[in-house]
Amino acid sequence: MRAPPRVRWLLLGLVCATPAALPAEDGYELWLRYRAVSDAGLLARYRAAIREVVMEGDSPTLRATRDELTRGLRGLLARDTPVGGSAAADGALLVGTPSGSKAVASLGLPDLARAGEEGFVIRSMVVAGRKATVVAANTEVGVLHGAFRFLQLLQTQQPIEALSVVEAPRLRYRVLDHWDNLDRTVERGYAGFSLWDWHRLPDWLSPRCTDYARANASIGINGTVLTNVNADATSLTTEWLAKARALADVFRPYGIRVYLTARFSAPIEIGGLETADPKDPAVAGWWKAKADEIYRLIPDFGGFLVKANSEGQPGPQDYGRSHADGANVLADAVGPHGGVVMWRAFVYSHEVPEDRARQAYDEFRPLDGSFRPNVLLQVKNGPVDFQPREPFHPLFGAVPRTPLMLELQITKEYLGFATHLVYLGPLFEEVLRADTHARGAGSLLSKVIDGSLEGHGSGGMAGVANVGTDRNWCGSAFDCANWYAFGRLAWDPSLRSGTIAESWLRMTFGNDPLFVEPAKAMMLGSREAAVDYMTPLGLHHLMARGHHYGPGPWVSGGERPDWTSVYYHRADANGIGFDRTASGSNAVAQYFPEVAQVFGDPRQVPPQYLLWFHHVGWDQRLASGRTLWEELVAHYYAGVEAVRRMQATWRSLEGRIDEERYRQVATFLDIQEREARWWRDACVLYFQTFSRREIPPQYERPRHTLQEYEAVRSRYVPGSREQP
Ligand code: BDP
Repeated sequence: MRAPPRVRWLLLGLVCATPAALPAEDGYELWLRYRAVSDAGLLARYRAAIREVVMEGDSPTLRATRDELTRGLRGLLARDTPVGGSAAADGALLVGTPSGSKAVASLGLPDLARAGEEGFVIRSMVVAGRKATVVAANTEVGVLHGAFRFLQLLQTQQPIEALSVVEAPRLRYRVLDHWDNLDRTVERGYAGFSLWDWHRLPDWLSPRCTDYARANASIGINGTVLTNVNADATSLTTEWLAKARALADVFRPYGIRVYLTARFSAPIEIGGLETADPKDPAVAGWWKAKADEIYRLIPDFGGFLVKANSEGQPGPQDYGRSHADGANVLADAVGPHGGVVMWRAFVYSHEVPEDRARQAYDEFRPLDGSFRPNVLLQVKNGPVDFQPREPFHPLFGAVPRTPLMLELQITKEYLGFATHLVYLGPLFEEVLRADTHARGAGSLLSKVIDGSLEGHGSGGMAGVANVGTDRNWCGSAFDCANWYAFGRLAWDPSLRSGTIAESWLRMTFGNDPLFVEPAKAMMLGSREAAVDYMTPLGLHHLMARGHHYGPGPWVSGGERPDWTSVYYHRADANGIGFDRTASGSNAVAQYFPEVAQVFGDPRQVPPQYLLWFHHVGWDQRLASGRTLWEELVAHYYAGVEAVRRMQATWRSLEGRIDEERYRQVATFLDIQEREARWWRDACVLYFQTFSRREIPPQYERPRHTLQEYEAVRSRYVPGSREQP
């Protein structure tokens, strides 16, 4: 029944006046939402350009590709697109490899040479007199990657009539590290429990595992380390390998290899040997046999990730052997099968009196050249530990004969967990673009890890994963942007974080420019806001002890000094900051001279690293014209103000996206504002006990006393095994 015309106009008026309530979304679909293209003109153009998918052959990867294209096009074009075997009319999407598809082979695509093993070509062409779009690659996985990129063009409303895209990943290893325990808790995980349902594996495979693989493949991630670096040897038992194998079988069609962490003492704990000495032939034999067993089950097993002689983990030094001895015994075991060892350089000891920031370099630089070719050294972005901001790790560029993996933390252990909106794209970008000067100016860190600087062509990026069983995967909608940005940058480290943020927003929320532009600006400023309200001007490691939730600049004493805050900020009556110049720990000398000279000079050092390298007097005037104390306070207050602006921006976007996700972000921003104030007030009041200077009158007063902040006890904080 139709309403009479006047009523119809009235209804239409109502619809236009209030933004139509968009259907609730829980975030499960991530950036693979495939909603119908809303612009009618564009939809018509897309429909004309894509009338049929032409694909030959059948294999798990081709099936995954076909399913994704079918699903994606059904959503985006709001109609089914037939999948067939011939391009008889205009509008074919021709998909495949030259070896698997005669149609693709007949095109003789010269660009394919540049696509490598995992990349692809997307090209608008005339094929046998018909207009077509070709998605071609040398391998099936390359085809899958190309299909995802093609869908992304539609999702972000790009023109597709004259495409000429050739892509290949710049980094070889693009890996997520899961700090997942076998009991499904996740170390530093803020998004629920582990995705791996070990107890029900290998029988039950949650469909989530497939969706996890799809999401990773869509951004080109090609490896996943299933287990925590604080490893449990149980994961290498025959029983658990069967479980890992089941996961590997799910991930394989998506071009994702499985890796496991290896507990160095596994030969004792599960092998019944008396030692794990890497020079002992029985130990070497045990690792070889273990690797053989793994490869029988998982023929494309990626290899081992190892944390050794760090934070209480066993390692080769327990037997007087070097890290190279340790890495090599494992490398020899997996090498014949094509596997690698990712050996972590996150090594420091409280028994060593040296500045913790210099220990990894001191330990590993002399070992350059003594690792097997299939060992990669995995180095955190900065020399301490995933802080809101660190200068780049001096090992980058300093071990030219050793391929390096850059380890980044996607889970935000030190950046407000999953509740604070902190887009890590700018942090990742800052690291990748750091100039090591290893071979003169322009020796960017990204060129170290893609292997081009030293010409060995090997290296990669590992991201400590932030996914879990939360329905939205990462604990909040915006945390998924960090997973996405990690993958995109591992594929192409020259991408800009703004470009990535924009693609992600369009795919995750929609293409409305009145939403995308403000939300993007909010994302891009968010990391600096967090640095400001947590650890400005090069401060670091000021968080609460153990669980790391909230501020704890006063943390001192306890088990080890290098786990306290006072060790790092060194505040006293004169000033604040860690002197890492020649008059202090001289860690600055670990950088190449051009860098060391800048960082080592308090007048030249970029202000964001000032207190990382220098102990500066409270009344010292900085380039801004303010004293250090005034500058420090200004940053802490600016951080809170920035969060308040984020809140205002977000409020202005109400109604432009679905209510469910809007609300959660709004609520989390309220929490973030409260916690930013907590950080600011606790830190400013605490540092004031040394500076004995006033908080300038223009600023709002802290709401509580320092004693009250110090008395805060957070219980059952997620991501930490420590209980109250
Ligand atoms: C620290 C985390 C700890 C990890 C360690 C690591 O607090 O849980 O085990 O890094 O990377 O930041 O090994």
